[in-house]
Amino acid sequence: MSHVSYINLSFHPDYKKELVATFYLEPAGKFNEAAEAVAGESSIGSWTDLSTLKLSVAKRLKATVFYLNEKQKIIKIAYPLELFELGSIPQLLSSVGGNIFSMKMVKNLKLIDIEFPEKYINSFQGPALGIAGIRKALKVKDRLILGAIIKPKVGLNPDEQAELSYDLWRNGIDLIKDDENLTSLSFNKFEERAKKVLAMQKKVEKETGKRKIYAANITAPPDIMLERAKLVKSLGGRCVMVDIISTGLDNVQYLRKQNLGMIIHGHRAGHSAFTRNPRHGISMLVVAKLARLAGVDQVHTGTVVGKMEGDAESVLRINELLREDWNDYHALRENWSKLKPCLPIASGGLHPALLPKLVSILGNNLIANFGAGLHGHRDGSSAGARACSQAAEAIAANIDLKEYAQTHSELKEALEQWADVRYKYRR
Ligand code: CAP
Ligand code: MG
Repeated sequence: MSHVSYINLSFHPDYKKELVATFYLEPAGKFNEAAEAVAGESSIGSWTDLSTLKLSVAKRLKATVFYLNEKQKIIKIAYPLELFELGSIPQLLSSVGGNIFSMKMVKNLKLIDIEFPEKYINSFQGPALGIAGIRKALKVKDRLILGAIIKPKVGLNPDEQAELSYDLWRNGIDLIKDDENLTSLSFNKFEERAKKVLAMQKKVEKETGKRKIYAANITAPPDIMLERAKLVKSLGGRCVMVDIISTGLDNVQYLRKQNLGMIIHGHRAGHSAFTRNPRHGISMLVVAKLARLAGVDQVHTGTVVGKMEGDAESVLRINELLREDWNDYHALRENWSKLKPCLPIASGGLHPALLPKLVSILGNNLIANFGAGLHGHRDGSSAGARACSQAAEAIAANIDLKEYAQTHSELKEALEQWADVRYKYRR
């Protein structure tokens, strides 16, 4: 019976041939023993030596803990690429995101980051259109893209939603999206909604000469999801939205493989069930990388200033390179081997007054989505859309919002209405 050891601190991983995972680890007992158990359980080992494991196989396939920092509770593990099935996110997660979270030897464990070899990255298609494709679809070169979420989340019928969409698009919104829980409900069936909203999209485009996007929420079991995507395509739609956590990343990948030529909008509802606890689970950075591999063109990553959890460092780290000492920065907007860049979406509690800070932190190569901070405007949704557009115009012209509001009444109203709200959101 051969004993396999998984720790080797003089090991230097070959980033071309090995996948490297960084974990935060709180052991139940000894740090080294827990680290060894994590490496074993996520590669070829178990709780005792195995008569079936040949030493030659173990040498080739075992994972190696090559970095241990007990004080910071960080470990890095290199996994030979042979351990992974190319192009399969479920198989990856069953390994580095699997049994290890359940082990008694581990008190808390968080998968913080994964660095992938090029061969692994390129076994996925990644975004079909990417940032350049989204901007081309909208004919918007480099400004902030303004998105609106239909609110209430559910409750409008297809006619009401189509009318509302028309008003929002007419008042400066580029992209309109269904909310995460609006799929096909008795009072708002997918097919009828898609037909009516996309007819309005065509009408507005004709009237304004501007391109618009409707992110139709096709989230469903995969066969139905695909039917809905094909319907959107046949109606001239440019984009479909998928709840990537609830529907699963392999279903996103399946959709991407159909090569329908439409933007895939990734909504991440539910991610915090495993990303939010800083000591246990899987980070949003990892989720964002996997979503990009699977093929989303744009994905929610947080606002920093809005209603959802997520500080500047973590959101920036997902969106792009922030610091030179981060050796892996291939999250969304940077080049990542052959995969196209992916556009971050800032959403959740945004209203016009928060826009300058949002742009100063995250830049303008992103989509800013407004829901209640638009439909909650005391003069209604059209006024709310104008207020959001005016805020974006002011930022683009480098004019202070308050000054711009002197000559733009909808913005003025919005600034007054939500003057105090942002403080409620402060951490
Ligand atoms: C925002 C939103 C989005 C969240 C998702 C909502 O609405 O429609 O789903 O932004 O969060 O339902 O809360 P409001 P994240 O603008 O009315 O807040 O982008 O962090 O995944
Ligand atoms: Mg929502």
